[in-house]
Amino acid sequence: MNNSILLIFLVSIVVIVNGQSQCRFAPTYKASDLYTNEYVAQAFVNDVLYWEGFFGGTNASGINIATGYTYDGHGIDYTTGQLANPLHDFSAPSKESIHLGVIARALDGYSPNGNFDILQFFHVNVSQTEEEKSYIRQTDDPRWDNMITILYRKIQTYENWNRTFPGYGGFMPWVNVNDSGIYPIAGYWSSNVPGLDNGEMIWGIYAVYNKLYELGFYDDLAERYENYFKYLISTAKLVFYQTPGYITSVTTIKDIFAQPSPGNYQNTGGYLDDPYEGELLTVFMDLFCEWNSTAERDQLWINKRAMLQNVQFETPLGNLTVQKGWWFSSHEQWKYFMLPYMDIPVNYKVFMNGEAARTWFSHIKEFPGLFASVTNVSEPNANPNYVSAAGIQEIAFELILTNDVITPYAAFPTMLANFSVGLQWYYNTLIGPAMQGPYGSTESVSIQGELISPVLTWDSKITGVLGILGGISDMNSRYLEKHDLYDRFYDVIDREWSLKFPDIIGENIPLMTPNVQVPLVLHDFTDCAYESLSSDQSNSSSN
Ligand SMILES: *[C@@H]1O[C@H](CO)[C@@H](O)[C@H](O)[C@H]1NC(C)=O
Ligand SMILES: *[C@@H]1O[C@H](CO)[C@@H](O)[C@H](O)[C@H]1NC(C)=O
Ligand SMILES: *[C@@H]1O[C@H](CO)[C@@H](O)[C@H](O)[C@H]1NC(C)=O
Ligand SMILES: *[C@@H]1O[C@H](CO)[C@@H](O)[C@H](O)[C@H]1NC(C)=O
Ligand SMILES: *[C@@H]1O[C@H](CO)[C@@H](O)[C@H](O)[C@H]1NC(C)=O
Ligand SMILES: *[C@@H]1O[C@H](CO)[C@@H](O)[C@H](O)[C@H]1NC(C)=O
Ligand SMILES: *[C@@H]1O[C@H](CO)[C@@H](O)[C@H](O)[C@H]1NC(C)=O
Ligand SMILES: *[C@@H]1O[C@H](CO)[C@@H](O)[C@H](O)[C@H]1NC(C)=O
Ligand SMILES: CC(=O)N[C@H]1CO[C@H](CO)[C@@H](O)[C@@H]1O
Repeated sequence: MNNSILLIFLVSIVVIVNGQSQCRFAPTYKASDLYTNEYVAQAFVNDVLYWEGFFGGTNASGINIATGYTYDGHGIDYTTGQLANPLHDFSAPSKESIHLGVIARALDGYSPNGNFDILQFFHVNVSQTEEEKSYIRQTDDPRWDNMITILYRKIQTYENWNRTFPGYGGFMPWVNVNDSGIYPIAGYWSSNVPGLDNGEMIWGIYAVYNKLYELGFYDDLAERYENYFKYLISTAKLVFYQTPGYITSVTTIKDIFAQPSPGNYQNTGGYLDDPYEGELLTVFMDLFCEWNSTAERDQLWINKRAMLQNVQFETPLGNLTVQKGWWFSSHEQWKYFMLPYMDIPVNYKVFMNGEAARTWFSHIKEFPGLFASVTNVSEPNANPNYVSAAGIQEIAFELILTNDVITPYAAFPTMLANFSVGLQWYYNTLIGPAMQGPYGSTESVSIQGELISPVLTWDSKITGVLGILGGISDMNSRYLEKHDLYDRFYDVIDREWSLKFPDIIGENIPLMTPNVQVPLVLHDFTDCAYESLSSDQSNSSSN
């Protein structure tokens, strides 16, 4: 692509920017319009991107602007909705994976789910240093420049991390984030590194660097992300592999300041053998690391087979064959953001059935939303606990502790499966009391409408955004094909899922939409209360 084409491309994006809405925008839309009118859905999504952009782009909310690295999140005031202590001054590669995912989608300028103004997420201005001005190409869209500036700062932060703490082999644990960079959180993570989160981040890096090369005029930046990716390939087996065919879920590092070498790593945390988001690291290692034989490589998958299980979920229209969940929390479907699992028919059918089950479960039980691991609701001035065990008991390995708390992001896999149905669940959660504030959506709400979780996090907010944007699996699919790795991915997933799912029933059972709303018991935030608009502005459906 040459410069003038980029210019036209950016200008066309600027033209569709709409007038800014109020932060409590959900009530200005009707659920039925979102479903039937793509322009309404588009306006709604652009509002989501704009308001979530305050979280993703404002220093000391979702990002440390000096380093371009994410902060896990921030507390908010229960009454006003404004930021309130504490800042979660820490993060993990899982948050990076989501940030990189949204960036990749914005670089691409396209979403499989609709014609959205993706750059709205980057509307908060980043002020460039004089030095940055000298090497960062300026465009006529400040939002694009904001995003590119963040990308430069982020890769610098990764490189500094790798230089300062070489023992991690470029992988990252939970870290503290400040203006100088990232540092292992004192205690456990200052000598341990998790596999799962890094597997998530890797695919964000892959999409970003390949897209940058495709654009053609950020080759310096692309090369730095590519080098980082290649470095992770070179250390992955040292850090995470245990013969025969095991990937560790947490590795203990003897000396985090030493160069990577075999004696520096010890498996202490069991194996990453789940068929959920942990699989992202398995796929990465299978495709990119060096293996002596196909048998050695295939052993990675054989070791994971036990947890890939076929169960049935009952609906009034008949049974659905689904993959058994850990909790069946939406979080478990993270890999569908990143990789083209849905290209493989057997996996696609199982995934679609799973999302049908997710929607039927809430529909039948008259829950106003969907379920995922999330920060619990709390009384004002109390400290909410994190509830991992949220999901669907009937099709889960583990005990579910609550179906009292819903979160917007639980709709992300449903949005990946069927955008218009998923968006309605997302909307139905957002429309709950105090579920929108000056920094976008709130973490969670009780189904009784009495309590919220006064917190903002990447996990609960921006996974929803990436779901709305359709994830990045189509992009990574393209790049895997380009690198001749797609067929191996396809064949392995086809083989493993075919083995466990020889017969799939319920394929014709539709996904369901919400049939109840959260009671409006709690008041909206005082700084984000719904204001009725004059008729020509409201429910922005007529454009
Ligand atoms: C960003 O926020 C952090 C945390 O509050 C603060 O230490 C830092 O000085 C801020 N940086 C900028 C550039 O405002
Ligand atoms: C960001 O900068 C642009 C260009 O200077 C300006 O038009 C826009 O209003 C700024 N945005 C904000 C939120 O200040
Ligand atoms: C960031 O944290 C590190 C590690 O605690 C510390 O050495 C450094 O001085 C901090 N930087 C700033 C700007 O606070
Ligand atoms: C990471 O650090 C290692 C060892 O210090 C170095 O050899 C390598 O080039 C670095 N990689 C990147 C991508 O910065
Ligand atoms: C694969 O090759 C490496 C290096 O030659 C060797 O150390 C390792 O034992 C081999 N693995 C298997 C499973 O044969
Ligand atoms: C439907 O699924 C339930 C729950 O697994 C099971 O008990 C029942 O036998 C299944 N019914 C049919 C017709 O397969
Ligand atoms: C979530 O928080 C509420 C309100 O504090 C409490 O009643 C409930 O027991 C908590 N649920 C879980 C699963 O911890
Ligand atoms: C989404 O689900 C609805 C309801 O089952 C169905 O009518 C629609 O065709 C589906 N859309 C797609 C793209 O599959
Ligand atoms: C002016 C107008 O029609 N506003 C409607 C927009 O949608 C919400 C939610 O359905 C209604 O409550 C408003 O009355």
